[in-house]
Amino acid sequence: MTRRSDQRGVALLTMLLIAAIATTLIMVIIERQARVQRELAGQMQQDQIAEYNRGAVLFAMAALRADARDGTTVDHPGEAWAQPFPAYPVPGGMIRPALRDAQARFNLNSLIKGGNVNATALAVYRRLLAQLLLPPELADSLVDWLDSDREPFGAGGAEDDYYLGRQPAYRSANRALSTYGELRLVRGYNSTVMRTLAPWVVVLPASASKINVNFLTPGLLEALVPGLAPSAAVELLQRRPLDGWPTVAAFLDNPVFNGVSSEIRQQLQDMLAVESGYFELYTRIRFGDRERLQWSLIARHDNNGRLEVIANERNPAWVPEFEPIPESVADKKKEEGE
Ligand SMILES: [Ca+2]
Ligand SMILES: [Ca+2]
Repeated sequence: MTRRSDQRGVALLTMLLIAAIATTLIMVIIERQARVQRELAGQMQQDQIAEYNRGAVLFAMAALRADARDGTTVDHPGEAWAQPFPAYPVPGGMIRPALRDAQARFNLNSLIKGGNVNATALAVYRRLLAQLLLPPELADSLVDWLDSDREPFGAGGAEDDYYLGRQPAYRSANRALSTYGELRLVRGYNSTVMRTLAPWVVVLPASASKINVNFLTPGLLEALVPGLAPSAAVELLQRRPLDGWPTVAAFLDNPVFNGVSSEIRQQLQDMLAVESGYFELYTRIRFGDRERLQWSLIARHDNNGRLEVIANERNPAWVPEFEPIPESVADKKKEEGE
């Protein structure tokens, strides 16, 4: 009797053990399947987000193409492409693009022109750094990062000798920046500097050294014109004509510039423009429970108006103010006043 109950006990234990192993196995299989499904869903979401971003780019390009077709060469904030775009629903989510002029900030790559230091641009950058209470040496180290030689420039310069002594060691790029993020590698550009500087500068090809006066902010105008009082800069930009200044000469005709030397006036004439060749597209993409911000840089070639995306980034260092995506379709209708 005892023996039989012992046997029964062992059999029960074995069965329990088998059941436990089977359960574990099933759990593992279910977990693995769930993971595969999550990965697939994640991948599909990625693909979908990329697809929606491509859609926003096409939308922006259509707006820029229409702008080029209207025959005027002046680009200003009153034009159709520069107006806020509505948020629009897409399968599984909603997107909102915002198209901005990219030539109203200081192009960091303009510090080097034709292989040499661009003295005018350097002076503007130094004034901008001073305005932002950032160390002046940041201009020197950036010149060295961009210039092709290996001679340190100025007091804060840094070439291979400096970077090879870092942990881990690397070399100076000795060519134009390709992204704003690359600046992190340059001597002195820590995260505080990067955050402070981001709203004021842009990374465009070195040839795009002109600044569109019709999108200019008072802060950059101050950096462009030595001795210009902040209040005078604000006042001048408040008087921007509705259709923008038609020419750089019309802009410089303003009495504010009366006291400016002919040398500075000539420099401004060379540095300013009333049209833009580069545009930034910021797109908020809500898909499922995620929200993404995509950035694309679009070039418009002057000779034929051809448009080209020359850079893309997810979560750029700086995002201009623009409307959020409404929480739901109902909110969207409210926004539209339905
Ligand atoms: Ca160099
Ligand atoms: Ca150098």
